Amino acid sequence: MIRMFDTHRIRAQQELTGSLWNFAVPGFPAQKVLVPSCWEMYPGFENHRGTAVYSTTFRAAGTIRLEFKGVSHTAQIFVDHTLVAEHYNAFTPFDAVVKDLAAGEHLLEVHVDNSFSEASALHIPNDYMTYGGINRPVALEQLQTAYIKHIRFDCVFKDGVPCAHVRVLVCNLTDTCQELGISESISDTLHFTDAVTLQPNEEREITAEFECPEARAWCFEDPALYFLCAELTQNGRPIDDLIERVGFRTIGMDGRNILLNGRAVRIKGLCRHEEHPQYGCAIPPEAMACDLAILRDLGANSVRTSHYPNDERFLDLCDEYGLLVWEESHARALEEDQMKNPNFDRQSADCIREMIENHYNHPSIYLWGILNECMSQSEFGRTCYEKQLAQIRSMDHTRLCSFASCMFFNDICLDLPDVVSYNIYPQWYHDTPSREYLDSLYNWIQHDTAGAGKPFLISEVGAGAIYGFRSPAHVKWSEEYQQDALFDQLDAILSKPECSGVYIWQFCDGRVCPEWFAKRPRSMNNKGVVDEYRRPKLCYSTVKQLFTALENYR
Ligand code: ADA
Repeated sequence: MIRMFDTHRIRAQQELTGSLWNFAVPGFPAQKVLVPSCWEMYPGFENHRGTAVYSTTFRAAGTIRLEFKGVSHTAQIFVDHTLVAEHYNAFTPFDAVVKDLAAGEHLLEVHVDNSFSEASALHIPNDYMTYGGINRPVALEQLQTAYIKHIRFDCVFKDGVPCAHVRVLVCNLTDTCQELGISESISDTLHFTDAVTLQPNEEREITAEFECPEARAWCFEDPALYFLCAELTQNGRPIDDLIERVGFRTIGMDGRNILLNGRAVRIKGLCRHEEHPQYGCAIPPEAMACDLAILRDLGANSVRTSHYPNDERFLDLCDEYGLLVWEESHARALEEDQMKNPNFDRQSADCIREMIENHYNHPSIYLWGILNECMSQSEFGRTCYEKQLAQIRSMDHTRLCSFASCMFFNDICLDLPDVVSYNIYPQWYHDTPSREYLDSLYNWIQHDTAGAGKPFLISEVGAGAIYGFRSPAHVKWSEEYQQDALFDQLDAILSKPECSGVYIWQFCDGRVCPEWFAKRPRSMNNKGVVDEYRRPKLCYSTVKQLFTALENYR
């Protein structure tokens, strides 16, 4: 399954899964694996950090498009031994359009590398696992003379009437002029038609705006979704289409408040890694849906995709469940020398661009995050934050932007984001009482920084516990200690009217890179509210009690 709904009725699309791929690693016997998957889940490859070659065959003719939703972490794509695409970063999609294929069977090879080196500025030994493999779906599409490359949907309310502002990018795939028809409909109601003539190999964005008076606003209680379909015809014959699923809602801020459809929301969220003991980061949608059901059961209304763009099927499910998403570009706790890696700027910019280009239409995403706990206390680091937030704002002015800082008393970038966000761990990494620590942080921000007066989020708070370790003495790493700490932390945060909300660190226990954090018990980050098998710890009932006692709105 590529998305949680069909994105085409006219364009022929198939997922290249279901049959086993050849999987070859130098020095290992040849294997066959299913895609998507992580190679660490296959016997003998549990600790493989290096390269592998996947191969399969497909039948096609003419012009095709191959889309890779996620390959970890560096990929080279070959069709019939010709290089057609290269990509860095496990967490963003990429594609290749291949023309002039002879009718018949073709060889697809995917060279994958998950090793750590200077060539990789963002995938580094870290407090989460960088897996290896084709971790997300692969799609094969048949194209004709022209195709729809993307749709960008924005919702605008005019005198209270919901309107759709739609940008459709159409591409001429031939060396000759093409006369095309374009039509746009929402939930099978035709709203726009036009004729367009494209010059050879021309790409053009067609803009349309139309009222949708019957549309209901997307919100927590009623996450109404609508299918937006763009269709291309040639000589009256349908030749291509693209279907997006959209929601009519607005995001904004007013002083300290984050607004959904003009109403001040209280964020009750958890941070979630794409982590599973049986699937690694290649989590099937069935398991994603269970995670979201747990989030809903906890009374959460938001999830933070710490620390990278997520699988689009998870975002589709967030759209359906009515959860707000803080989606984050890929970075965690990079030091200055790491941010000075010669590949850092380009790899960061690519990740931000691909994240926004591919996830733009999800109503659940309300905020784009960057550079979690990176160098926001140095002048050099500031230049990186400035550059990345400027890039986000140039691509999307309809959402908020932020970064999760841990530089208490030293952050020099709080003038830059829309929302000031902090990761804090009172009663875990230090013994300061939560309410005292939160008040001193908030007062410092208001009195000594340019973050004063902005919405203020706690983007991480939590404590560790080993599932099943119980202690009447409530010692650290016991479930009792974690339950006590989370109660104090959440009670302090949720009872502070100046605070717009919180993200608990973290949803479930997850693997960390063995190369990185030897002092992580089990070589895992054990701060989950549930363990890696989604078994609730004692703190589950505490989180549920505190979250469900509060409204979604302030
Ligand atoms: C940081 C970081 C998280 C995680 C957390 C922890 O806040 O952003 O990724 O490492 O610390 O568990 O200490």
